[in-house]
This record gives sequence, C-alpha cells and structure tokens, in this order.
Amino acid sequence: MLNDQRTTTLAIFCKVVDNFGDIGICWRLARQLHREHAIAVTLWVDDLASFRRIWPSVATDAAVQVVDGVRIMHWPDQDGTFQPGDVADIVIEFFGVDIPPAYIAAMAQCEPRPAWINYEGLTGEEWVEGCHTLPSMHPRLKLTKHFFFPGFTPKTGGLLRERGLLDARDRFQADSAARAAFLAGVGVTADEMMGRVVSLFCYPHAPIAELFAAWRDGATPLTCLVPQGVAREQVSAFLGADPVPGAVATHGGLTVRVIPFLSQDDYDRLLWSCDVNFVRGEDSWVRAQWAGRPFIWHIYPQDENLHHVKLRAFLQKYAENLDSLIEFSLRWNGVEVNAPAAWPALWMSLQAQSPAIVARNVEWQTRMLANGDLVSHLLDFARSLR
Ligand code: TRH
Repeated sequence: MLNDQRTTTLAIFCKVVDNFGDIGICWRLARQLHREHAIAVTLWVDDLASFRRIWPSVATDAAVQVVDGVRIMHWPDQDGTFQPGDVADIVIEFFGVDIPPAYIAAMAQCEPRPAWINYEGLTGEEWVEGCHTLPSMHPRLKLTKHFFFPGFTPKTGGLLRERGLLDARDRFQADSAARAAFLAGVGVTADEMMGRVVSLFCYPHAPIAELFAAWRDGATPLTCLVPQGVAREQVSAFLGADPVPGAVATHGGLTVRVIPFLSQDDYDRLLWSCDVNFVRGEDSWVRAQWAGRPFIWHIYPQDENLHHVKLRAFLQKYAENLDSLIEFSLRWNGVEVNAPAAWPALWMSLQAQSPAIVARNVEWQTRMLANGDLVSHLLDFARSLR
C-alpha cells in the first residue's frame, strides 16, 4: 500500500506524436489528479509549444515550471541520470512512450517498486475488457508494467470526467446570458447566435467542402465556428481569405467564422454552446459526449482502415437505431455505404433525428456515470499494485 502519511507522487510521461490529443489527455489527467486527489504530479512533456495552444499559461522556454499545481518538466530527450529518490510512486507512460532508460533503472531499485502503468487509447472494441489491467513483465529487470484502458463499460477504466463537470455544464446551458457572453467573446454576432451554431474540429481529409455546400444551400441560417488552424485549406477556400481569428464569410445560408484556438476549459464552453459539435481524435470526442449536444466524431485515421472498425464499434454501442447518425458518421469518416444519400439529405435527416440523439446522449451519460470516473479507477488500481 502507498504510505498515507505523505503525499502520493505520480509522474506522467507524454510525447506529442502529433496534434493535441496526447498533451490534451495528459494535461486533463494531471490537473484532475492534483486538484481532486491532492497527488503531487510531475508531467514530463517533449513539446511545450503544442501544450501552450491548449493551456496558454504554459511557458515554452522553461525546463521546469509549475502550472495549476502540476510540475511540468520539459522532456527533450532520453538522457538524464535518475536515482530511486527521483522516482514517483506511480509512473504513467502515455500511449506506450519509452521512458528514459535511466529512469526505468531507478524504478527497478525502488522498494516498493512504483506502480507502472501504460495508459492506452480509448476504443469501444470488445477486446479492451480482456486487456485492461493486464501485466507485462520487463524482459530484464524485476519490474512489471500494467495496461490501463479507458472505455465505455464497467470492465474498463471508464472515461475522464472532472468532479462537478456536469453541474458546471448544466448551469452554463441553463443561463442564456452566459452562452451569449461566451459566444460574443469569440466574435459571434447576436444575429449568428439566433440561427444554428455548429463547432467544427476535424482532420483535413473530412468532406468539409461537401458539407459546407449543403449548409450554404440550406434553408436555415447556420454559423460554423472553426478554431484557428482546423481545416485550414477548406476554410480558406470558403472565406477567400486567410483563416485567422475573426475572419468570416457568408454564402447563402452558411456563415463560416474562424475563432481563436481556445483553452481546454473554453473549448468545453464552446461544445456546451453549440447545437451540433464536430469533434475528432479522443479528448474532444469524450468532451462532446459530456456536452450533451449531438456530435459527429471524426476518428484519427489508421493504416488499413483499422479506424473504421473502431468507428463501427463505437457506433454500435452509442448509436443503436439512430440510422441518420450512423450514416452521417460513416460518410463523414469516408466509409462506403450502400446507396449513399446526398449531403443535404443527410444533414436534414440528422436534424430530424436530433431529439432522439439528445435523448440517447442522456441515457449514455447515465451509463457512463455509473461506470465511475477514470482517475478514481486509475488511483485505486495503482494503489492495489503497491
Ligand atoms: O488533436 P487530436 O486530433 O489528437 C489526436 C487524438 O488524440 C488521437 O487519438 C491521437 O492518437 C493523436 O492525437 C496523436 O484530437 P483530440 O484527442 O480531440 O485532442 C484535442 C485537444 O485539444 C483536446 O484536449 C481539446 C483541445 N482543444 C482545445 O483546447 N482548444 C480548441 O480550440 C480545440 C479545437 C481543441
């Protein structure tokens, strides 16, 4: 057992492979561990510039800094000397990154050994239940690491969810002035707020031009809010200008507006404010599930279309009988379907199914809440290893 007399220490090792999901998830995890469980967290991260995009108070030139109570260490390479005293009680390698060899050697000298956890990616596939918490012995050292899988069932680690998140969301969504003030703060006009408002976060290969054309020709005015840097080419083609924050153009029923790339907390508010959210990867996808608004997921692409299997596994769990949502999601992700509908028809049928989608989201949240929150599961599991 961990010694309850002193603060538990925990280290997270994060490499930004691409995009914002790696640091996005690690930062969310780190903050929650510290704020809600009083853990002394050290976050090792190789790319402070990406970090700063989602959390602007992070300095990009500091080897060590403390932000929101979390110690952040810049992790430029695998060098460094470590003693057992440098090793945390719980060591998390994110998505299987290689921890510096000297740190691992120091882990092997600790008594008791640290709880070593490989935090894996979220998927709705069934095999996850069999792999969650499985051990993996180090080939040479007396050390065992364990796999930890987030997931959608009680036999997985559950989903990241901060204490009070849903209350904060409910208060925000019940307060039309708060929504108006937030949207105005990112440049949305009062007229735009009166129509439908959609947020767009997707990879560049999504069929964005087709969807823009459907919205442009639609009967209902729609404003699409795009954080800076997302779908740059397609947005710039629609605008006929550089997609910098504040850039806006209207063609037919569609207004496309570029907003600043937001902090993680403001990004939540964006999801809570919009009628429909287009999200991607892992972390924004989970946040959209907690936002309680219809969402369309653009999955991170993998070789040999492996991601199509993951997409279908999620839709099977989440979207049963929601045919419009399933078809829209498959088409948005480039999956071939029989007798594909045109984008205007797809969008209209998604809108028509919106009440059922919202009702499903409520049921889904009840199920996900019953699974408990990921950070509590992670700590319980780590403590059981010591
Ligand atoms: O950026 P992503 O595409 O990250 C991806 C996925 O995590 C993928 O599974 C992983 O393998 C790959 O990275 C390496 O999408 P994701 O996961 O939604 O992460 C985006 C983060 O950025 C999330 O924490 C929300 C945050 N964000 C903001 O803070 N502000 C914003 O304006 C936006 C659009 C996002």
